[in-house]
Amino acid sequence: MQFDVLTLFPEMFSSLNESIIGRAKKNKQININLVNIRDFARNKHNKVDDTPYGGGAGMVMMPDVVYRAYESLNNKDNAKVIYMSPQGKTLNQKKVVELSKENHLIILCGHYEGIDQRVLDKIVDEEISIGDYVLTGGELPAMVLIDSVSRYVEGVLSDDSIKEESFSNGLLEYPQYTRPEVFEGMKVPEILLSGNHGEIDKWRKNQALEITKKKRPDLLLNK
Ligand code: 4GS
Repeated sequence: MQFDVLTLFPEMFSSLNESIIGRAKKNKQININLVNIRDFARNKHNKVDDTPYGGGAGMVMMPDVVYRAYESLNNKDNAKVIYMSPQGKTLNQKKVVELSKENHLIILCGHYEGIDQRVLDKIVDEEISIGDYVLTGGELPAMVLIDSVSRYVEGVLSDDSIKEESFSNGLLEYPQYTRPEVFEGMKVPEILLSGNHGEIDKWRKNQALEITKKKRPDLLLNK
């Protein structure tokens, strides 16, 4: 899977070199191409934003600079262009799975008050939000998108992890335990030490259901 990211702050994405996503990059299961929008400023001060027409606070990213950054990308024909924005549909696991079937995503990150509407109208296929709150930029949302989508790319996770996880069955996860058998006087549930995999499976399914009822009953209503 190819991710191209258009951003003013490419250094923020260094966290994607760690852990599972870092390994997926090393194994070439995903490729993340970071493009610094500032490299496409043409004026002598490398200006990428300007004051809003009509007045108001803050700065707006200039359409021509963003457009040149976009135009610099290769093989755009089969790519989907996503703009991270609170105006988009809120990301959920269904959307994540859907996006993981794409081969090429181009993710545009706004900063400051946003991006001139004209370049958004020209290049964006879909707006996606990661939740109803306001951030300083689209970089963290872009990382959330890359992380969640990459987990579904062939070979990034084991098939077992995908099957067992929360949300793939619409429920929250059952509780997990590891050694020691007794921690601060609290014992691991006896069933997990029984070696009876059929009973363990039943117990876990029931726990997942009860936890979902208690903590996120809304998830059950949407099923
Ligand atoms: C989000 C969000 C966001 C909005 C970017 C104000 C800078 C900021 N993007 N999901 N301008 N929530 N973007 O808050 O995607």
